[in-house]
Amino acid sequence: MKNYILIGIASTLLLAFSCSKKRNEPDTTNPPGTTNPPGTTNPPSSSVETNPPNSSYRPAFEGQTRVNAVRTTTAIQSRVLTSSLTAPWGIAALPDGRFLVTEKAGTMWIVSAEGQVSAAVSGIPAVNSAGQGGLLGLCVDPAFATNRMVYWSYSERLPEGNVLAVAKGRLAANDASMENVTVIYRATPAYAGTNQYGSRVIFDRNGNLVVSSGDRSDPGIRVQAQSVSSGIGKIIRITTDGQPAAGNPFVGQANARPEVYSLGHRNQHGLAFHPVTGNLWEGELGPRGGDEINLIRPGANYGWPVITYGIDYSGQPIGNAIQQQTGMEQPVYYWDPVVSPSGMTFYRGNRIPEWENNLFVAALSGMHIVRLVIADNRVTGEERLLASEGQRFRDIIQGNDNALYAITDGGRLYRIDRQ
Ligand SMILES: [Ca+2]
Repeated sequence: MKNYILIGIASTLLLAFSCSKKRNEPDTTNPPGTTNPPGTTNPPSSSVETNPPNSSYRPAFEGQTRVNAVRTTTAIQSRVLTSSLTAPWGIAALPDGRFLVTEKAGTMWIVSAEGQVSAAVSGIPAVNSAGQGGLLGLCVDPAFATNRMVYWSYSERLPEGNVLAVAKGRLAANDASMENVTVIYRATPAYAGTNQYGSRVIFDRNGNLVVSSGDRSDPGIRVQAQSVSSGIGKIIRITTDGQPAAGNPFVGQANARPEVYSLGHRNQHGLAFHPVTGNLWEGELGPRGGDEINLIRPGANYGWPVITYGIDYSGQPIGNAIQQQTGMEQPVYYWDPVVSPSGMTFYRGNRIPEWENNLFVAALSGMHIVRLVIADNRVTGEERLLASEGQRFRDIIQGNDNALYAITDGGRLYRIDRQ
């Protein structure tokens, strides 16, 4: 029981800081009319972002970036349940209140609701944790209480290179091991590089798995994000046996992979279904200045690496330095400079009514939790939570007790709830 924080106070300070600093920025950082809804009198300086963008690229529509700040009015308390994890990557809630947590290096743990970390779960296949690889996203079966099935993604070393793989297994009755482990999917082709695999795994409402497969970073391979005959840079939708899910958009199309659900993605760490609309939302880490939140439609092309609001980390433009193209989807929201959006979840709890159906995003380089207010599939407000913690937030979920739970690269598990 440590590290109680009053988010409201932190947010007030952040907001005050934001308002005071923004006045000194050049006009080009926030063109008039691009950030404020019609009819509002708030100046653009009310965005939570106070730093200049990396480029002079203009958003495609009002509210696509730097929306007005919002502030949680409910008194919030966050608590560190444990600090003894090592680079945790994914967290999933078990029906009994405990959690399954993956660590990048390849270990899966059970953590109690009070933060006690068990012995490692044995039987997890070896991962190649070089670079950005490792034991990555995970989810438990909606019927876990009866079938004890777990699904996870990881970087697997094959003779021909590294590949993003999805495996499943049954958590033994004594919690000590994963039984009958089977690799159900590989996002081929394999590639020697070890960066930008994605990857989260979640269930859709029809009992299929939705998997994010990253672009693998290097210019020679990332172009495959535009090809429906490659597993690179895609959102994949498969059955729990790894077969293409019924109704996928490219089923029956020549030279297309039937498991592909959407294309043109970079490094997607965030997947979540909106609790009311049922729409699939996705977050992906962009290049310098191009982090995105997308609303995923089956068969749609999300543009990478053809269109982007970011530039390369070298400072060079990406491709032809264009941000819009016919036939390619615009992000619902983007960040420049980046916050590095990782795991994300919609809040659907009843504990904090003002958070209902808001999107919460774990930010790595941003070192905070993003709260996005969403209305009619647009972002209408942004808040930064837990910024004073100085943590790289890696994943966030809602627990069965309706609190939010977040893990950080520094090894912490937070519980976030009303006071
Ligand atoms: Ca995009």
